[in-house]
Amino acid sequence: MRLCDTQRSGNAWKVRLLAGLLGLDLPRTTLSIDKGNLRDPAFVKKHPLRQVPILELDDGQTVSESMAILFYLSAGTPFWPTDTLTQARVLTWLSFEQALHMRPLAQLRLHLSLRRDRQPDDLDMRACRADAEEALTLLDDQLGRQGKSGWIATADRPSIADVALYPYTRMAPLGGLNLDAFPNLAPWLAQIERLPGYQPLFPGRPELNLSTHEI
Ligand SMILES: N[C@@H](CCC(=O)N[C@@H](CS)C(=O)NCC(=O)O)C(=O)O
Repeated sequence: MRLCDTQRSGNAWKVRLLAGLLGLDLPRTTLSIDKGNLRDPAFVKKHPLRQVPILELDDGQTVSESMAILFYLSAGTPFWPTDTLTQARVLTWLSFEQALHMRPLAQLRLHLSLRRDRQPDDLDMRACRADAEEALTLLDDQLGRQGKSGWIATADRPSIADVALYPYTRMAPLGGLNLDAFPNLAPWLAQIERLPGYQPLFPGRPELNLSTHEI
């Protein structure tokens, strides 16, 4: 298996994080959005969604979309629970991540820190900020309900819901959001970072989790 990613993709970070937590060696093919690799005709022909992450299987088949890849890699491991109700709860939070959480947080980071092509007061950025704050509030409330040292969807161990929600929450300050306003987020982020096999955004460089540059 091989992961097709870019250096700063939060969606690909989810996959590398899970691979690390599972102790799975997952070689990477790292492309660059800035250099136009994802618009290259050969890439588009193979991957019509034009997005990373993509998991390439040994027989040439591929799995797209971070949630699908997390499911594929976690099936049969402790990160994908076995009982149906808990599986449903994990899916609830994966859906939350895709529908309400990832997009506003990713847009704020992209436009205010990576591309720097918008101002925080621009109408679209203000709308993203309101959506992002709402998503972080919902996440914070859920962690409050789960109790101290709790996980998002499961009682006593992390699941792929925690993996999916980690990267864009961790990088939220790049979108101008102050995580101190959400008391349950910092302990949960720290709890993930203490897990054996934790992977930062840039391998071996946790101090660069909020870096805005490719290295
Ligand atoms: N829903 C997708 C979103 C994937 C996505 O947005 N990928 C970004 C990088 S984080 C991308 O490939 N963007 C292509 C571009 O900006 O041209 C997932 O969860 O995997």
